[in-house]
Amino acid sequence: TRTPVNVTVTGAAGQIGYALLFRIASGHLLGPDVPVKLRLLEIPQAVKAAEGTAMELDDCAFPLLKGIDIFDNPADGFAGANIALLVGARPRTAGMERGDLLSANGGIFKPQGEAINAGAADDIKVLVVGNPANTNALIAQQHAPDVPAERFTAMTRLDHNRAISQLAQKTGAAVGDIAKLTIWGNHSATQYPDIFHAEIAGKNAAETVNDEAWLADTFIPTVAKRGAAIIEARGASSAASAANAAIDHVHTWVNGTAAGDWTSMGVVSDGSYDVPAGLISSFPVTCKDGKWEIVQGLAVNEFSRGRIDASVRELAEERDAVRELGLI
Ligand code: NAX
Repeated sequence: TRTPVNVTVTGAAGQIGYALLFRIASGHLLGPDVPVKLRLLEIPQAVKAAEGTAMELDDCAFPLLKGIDIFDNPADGFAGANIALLVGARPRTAGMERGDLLSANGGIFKPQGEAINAGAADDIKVLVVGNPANTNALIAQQHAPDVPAERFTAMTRLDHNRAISQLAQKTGAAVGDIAKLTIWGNHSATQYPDIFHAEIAGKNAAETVNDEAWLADTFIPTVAKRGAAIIEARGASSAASAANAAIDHVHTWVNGTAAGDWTSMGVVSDGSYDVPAGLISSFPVTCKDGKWEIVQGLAVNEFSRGRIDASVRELAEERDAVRELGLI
C-alpha cells in the first residue's frame, strides 16, 4: 500500500477551504488510489472552526483519508508536506493601499516560505491561491532558497476555466472540445485570456469566433472581472469554483496535461515571451511526470503583445513594491 501524501492547506477554516478539503479527502486532488493526510494551518482564532471542519471530514469516512492534524503555526503546519495549498491570505479591505495589502501578506507568506524551506518534504509542490497570488507566491519562493523555484506556483486555473466556459457559451461548443487556451500574466484585472492559439474541436478558436470586438469588449473583461461579478451576485467571493480550480491545478501538475493540450499556471519565468526572469507570471504550460514546462515558440501578435506586457508590467511593479518594503 502507498504511503499517504501529506497535504497542507492554509486558511482551512475559510470558505475556499471548506469547499476544498472534502475533495482532497475524497481523492480528487491526487487520484482515486492515493491516500492523503491533511495538515490544516489556521490562525489561532480560527482553529476551533477548523476543528469543526475536521469533525465533518471524519463524518464522511473517506477511505483515502489517513489523518487530519490542525496547527496554528507554519513550522508544524508545513513539516513533511508534499503538497501545500496556500489559501489563507489577508484580503483587501476598504481604504487599504496596495502597500498595506502587500505588507500584510508579506507577514503571512514570508514565514510560510521559511517554514517550507525548513521542514517540507524534498518533493514539496506549492500552489498559492491567496491574493495577490502571484506576488504572494514570489514572496514565499524568495524565502525558500533551498527549494527549487519551479516548485512555487500561483493559481490562474480559475481564470483558465472561466475563459473556457465563456468561449464554449459563445460558440456553442462543448467545454471538452476546447484546448490550448492561455491565461497570461497576473491573476488580477490585467490578466490576458488568449484564444489566438486555442482550438475548438481542432479548429482555431479566434478564426472560428472571428469577432475582435467581442474579444476585446466582452470576452476579456468578462473573464477578468468574473470574480467581482460573482461577489455581486452571490454576496460572497468565488469559493467552490476556486477550490475546483486548485484541485485541477495540482491534479494536472502531478498527473500531466492531455496530449494536444496545455494549461495555465503562474510559474517562475525563465525569460520566455519577454517576461522578465524571476517573476511569477501565468504562461501556457504542459505538465509531465510532476514537472511543468512553458510551451515554447508560440507566435504573439500585436493584440496579445500589448496585453501580456501590461499585465507583466503590473507584476514587475508588485515585485518592486515588495522589494522596497523589504519583503523579498
Ligand atoms: P476566507 O476569508 O473565507 O478564508 C481565509 C482563511 O484564511 C480564514 O479562515 C483565515 O483565518 C485564514 N488565514 C488568514 N491568515 C492566515 C495565516 N497566516 N495562516 C493560515 N490561515 C490564515 O477567504 P476565501 O474566500 O477562502 O479566500 C481565500 C483567498 O483566496 C483570498 O485571498 C482570495 O482573494 C483568494 N482567491 C484567489 C483566487 C485565485 O484565482 N487565485 C480566486 C478565489 C479567491 O478570491
